[in-house]
Amino acid sequence: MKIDKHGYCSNGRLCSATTVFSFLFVLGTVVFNTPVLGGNYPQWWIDRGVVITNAAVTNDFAAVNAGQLKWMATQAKAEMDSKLSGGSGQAVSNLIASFTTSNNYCAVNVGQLKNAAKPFYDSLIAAGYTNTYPWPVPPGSNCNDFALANIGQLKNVFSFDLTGFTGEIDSDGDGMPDWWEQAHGFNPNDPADAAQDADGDGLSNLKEYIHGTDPRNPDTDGDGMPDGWEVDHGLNPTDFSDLMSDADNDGIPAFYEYKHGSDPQDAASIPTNCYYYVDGSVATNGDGSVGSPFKTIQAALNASTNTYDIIKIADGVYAGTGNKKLYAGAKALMLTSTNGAEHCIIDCEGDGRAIEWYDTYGANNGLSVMKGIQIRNGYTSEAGGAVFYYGNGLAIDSCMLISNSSIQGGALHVDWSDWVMAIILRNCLIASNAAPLGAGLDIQFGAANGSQGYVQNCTIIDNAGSGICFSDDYETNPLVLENSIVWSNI
Ligand SMILES: [Ca+2]
Ligand SMILES: [Ca+2]
Ligand SMILES: [Ca+2]
Ligand SMILES: [Ca+2]
Repeated sequence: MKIDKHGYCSNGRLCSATTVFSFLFVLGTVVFNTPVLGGNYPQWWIDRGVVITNAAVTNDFAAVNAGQLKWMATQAKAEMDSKLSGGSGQAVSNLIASFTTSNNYCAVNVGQLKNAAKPFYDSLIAAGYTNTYPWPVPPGSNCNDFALANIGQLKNVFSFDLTGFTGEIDSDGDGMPDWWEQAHGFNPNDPADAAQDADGDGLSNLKEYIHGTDPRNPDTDGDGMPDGWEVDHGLNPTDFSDLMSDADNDGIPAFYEYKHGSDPQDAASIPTNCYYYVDGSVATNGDGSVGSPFKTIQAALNASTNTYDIIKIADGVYAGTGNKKLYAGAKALMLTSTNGAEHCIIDCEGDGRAIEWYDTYGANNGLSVMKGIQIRNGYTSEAGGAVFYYGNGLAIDSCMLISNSSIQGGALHVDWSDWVMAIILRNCLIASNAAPLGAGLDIQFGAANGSQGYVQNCTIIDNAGSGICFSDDYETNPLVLENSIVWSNI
């Protein structure tokens, strides 16, 4: 067969001709005691490109190399993930994740082939597809693990066919199949564990199975709201970004409802004892109560002492000292307007940015929110023309960031950090900002794995430079762009 630099054949697949295929499995059975397949082979081999039938004849007596084994294993995982409700399992995922592109030409011996195939069969056995490995047990009883494996043997080991397989064994009849119980450390022969709550998140183990959540993790999606609370309140325990949802349209994000013990499905239920009011039209600065609001936004920021306080700003154009170059430090709080971003405007007058969060000590200052606020004409010779954020989590919802500029992040700069971050922008207009780097948004995730970034339902338009600049030191954390327009940013 023709081998490319990765050790695969010319198109990365095992080459085969149907005519020789049945013959080759005879060899496989010399060592592995599974049935001969005859001339048939699983459809998924073709569907997933494991074999091609119009190429050069495969010599199934030839030694298997590591590249071929990795390709077969990767496709087998995909097939199991698509056909088994429990998927291929964590051990298979770990195996595939450990694959590199090096050493693909190295020959594989029988012991190595069995070692790679074992987690697949562990999952197939747990799912009830089979009850045995396709080789003699104990290992080595009638085959030589140090012998070179051949292509026929590779095919034989991965010849399982899940077409039409529906069986899931639930030995104790508690609604949780054996494979799931075993995967999460429960007893597949004891129905009592179905009603238990192993992680104390308010969701029984059975309900964790039903909702696809982790029964050993009280917050499967890591959005700060426990699995049980999310299910009880109509949220999705496997969706991180719903922490900013507002199902009851009371203006309070689900995450803030959770933190304050109010109901995200009931507009009559809102947080209490956490508000500071701002109204720039009052004659004198008050105490921040609804009847005696502060005159400036900074006065409210200074007064806030509790995490997740809510600062509510009356309609108006806010400018001048106390309403720009705002500093929130490490405080996690929510700035929101009374009637939306069209009516609540911070005008920076080309002198400084609107607001900066800076959490000197780094960890876990929580999620700050800006909702329904317009920021215009911010300018700084540093980063973040309208907003500079250095902390644990920021959500900007239903805001308009217009005509701001800086050297990096014309509207928003999220600064590199050492800890996990959450950044969500939703329903925002980011327009006519400017910066040499990230004219609209400049978002940097730091060295911690697990950061989450979402840009949802946003319009990022007419910014002078790139619309979005995103970097992630860990190189695995995504910035998810959904239902958004990124247009004319040059
Ligand atoms: Ca069970
Ligand atoms: Ca859980
Ligand atoms: Ca969620
Ligand atoms: Ca509510």
